[in-house]
Formats: sequence, structure tokens, C-alpha cells
Amino acid sequence: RLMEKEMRRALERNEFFLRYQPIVTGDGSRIVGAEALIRWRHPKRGEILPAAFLPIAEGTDLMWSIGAWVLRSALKDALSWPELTIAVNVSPSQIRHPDFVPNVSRLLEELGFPASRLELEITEAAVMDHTDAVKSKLDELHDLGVRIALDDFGTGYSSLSYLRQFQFDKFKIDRSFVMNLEHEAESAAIVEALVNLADALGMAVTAEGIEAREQHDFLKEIGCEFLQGFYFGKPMLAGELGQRVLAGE
Ligand code: G
Ligand code: G
Ligand code: MN
Ligand code: NA
Repeated sequence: RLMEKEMRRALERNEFFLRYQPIVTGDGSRIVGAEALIRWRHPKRGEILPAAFLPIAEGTDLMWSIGAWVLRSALKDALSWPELTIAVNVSPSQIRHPDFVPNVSRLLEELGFPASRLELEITEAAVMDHTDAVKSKLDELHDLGVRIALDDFGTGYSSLSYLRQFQFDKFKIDRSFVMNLEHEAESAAIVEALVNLADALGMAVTAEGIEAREQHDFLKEIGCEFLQGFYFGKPMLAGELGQRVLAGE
């Protein structure tokens, strides 16, 4: 429980912060969005990645508090980037919280933030159980104009049926498929099929984890709509992203 107590204190002391990773057009020429990624600036341990602390918060009211902080902070930062879509990750327990949809709706109103510029990233784990309850919440958000993306697509075990059941606007091709696509015919074939699937379903698609030029060349060739990865930009501070946007990237 030590970590949980520390996290509560971290929230009070403002030790959490967000990095933003750019999302670019398929040709790589323009930044059209950014994904908010939480970090913890620990007074003794330095910068801690979410994998080391979010799993401990998940399922407790702490995850709700952290999630609400992330949403508010990301939307406030994104007010400075009026052309960008801001992507925010939502945990399974967060979406199940009774105040989730009202909270999103209140925040958009309070900040005057256009719903269409907010994209919520949901994993399969979040839609797997309590399917009906989650579906009606996603429908409500969708009706508000918020965009819904299915994150880490292809890594779960029944992704395709989720595409039928839920009104996702986008899916994000997991980086495990992109990582080796220049060396593995299977990975390349899967990525190409997924890009075609998005097209056939009228959905947007982002390929994640692009690190090499060969990977970009392939994705450009097959017409992948959006791209994200270290090759185009690592998760960076809000100020750095702002500079790149201002520079017309
Ligand atoms: O930031 P990093 O690349 O280390 O992210 C690791 C994982 O943590 C990713 O799966 C990402 O979705 C998740 N993550 C990062 N920031 C947040 C957040 O603000 N909320 C939730 N629920 N997950 C996050
Ligand atoms: O929410 P999601 O699981 O998609 O979180 C994105 C995670 O992927 C973050 O931890 C981010 O730092 C990481 N990431 C983004 N681009 C790359 C990349 O090009 N290579 C690798 N190895 N990780 C990446
Ligand atoms: Mn994500
Ligand atoms: Na992902």
C-alpha cells in the first residue's frame, strides 16, 4: 500500500505530468494530433513510467482521480494547439465509474473544448466485461461528438467482434505488428490487411511504434492514414510539442 499512499501525495503535490507524442499524417508531413502519456516526477526516483504505477492504481478510486487529472490537464494543454486532436487513454475502471461520461461532458463545457478534438483511447480490456454498460457509455460520448479509438488493436483475442459491437471511430494497430514489418512478411501482410479493414469499415487508423524509415515507407505505400512512433517524435513535454506545431510541422 506504500505506493498507493505515495501516489495520493503525488497528486496533491503535482508530481504527475504529461508527455505528448505526435500523431502525423500518413506521408509524415504534418502533426495532426498528440497522445497524452502520464509520467511521475518522483522526488527520489526521478521520472517513473506509467507501467510502474498505473497497475497499482487501477481498480482503486485513485485511478479515478488520476484519470480525471489527466483529462483536465490534457484538454487544458491542448487549448494551445487548436488544430490538433488530443488522444487520452482511459483505463477499464475509469470508464466504468458512474461519473465518467458526466465528467467528460462537464470538462468540455467548462473549458470550451470542442468534443470532436478529443479522442478517448480504450483497450479491449475495458470493453471485455460489462459490455452493455460500457457500450451505452461509449454511445453517449459518441453522441457528444467525442471520438473513440480502440487501442493496441490486434493483441487481444476477439478484436474483430468488438469492431462490430461498438461504434469506434478509429483503431490503433499495435506496435508489435509494426516493429518487424520490414523483416517479417507476416507482420507486413497483417498491417496491410488491417489498413484495408479500416478503409472497408469507414474507420480511421493509426499505426503505432514506427521507428525506422523502411516502416514508414511501407505504411505510406499502403496508405495508412495516421502514424505514431519514435521515428516521428518521442513522448515530449507540452512546450516542445507546441514549438513543433508552431514551426508548421
Ligand atoms: O507512456 P508509455 O509509452 O510508457 O505508456 C505505457 C502504457 O501506459 C500505455 O499502454 C499507455 O496506454 C498507458 N498510459 C499512459 N498514460 C496513461 C494515462 O494517462 N491513462 C491510462 N489509463 N493509461 C496510460
Ligand atoms: O497507449 P499505448 O499502449 O499505445 O501507449 C503508447 C506507448 O508506446 C507509450 O509507452 C509510448 O512511449 C510507446 N511508444 C510510442 N512510440 C513508440 C515507438 O516507436 N517504439 C516503442 N518501442 N515504443 C513506442
Ligand atoms: Mn494509447
Ligand atoms: Na497502443
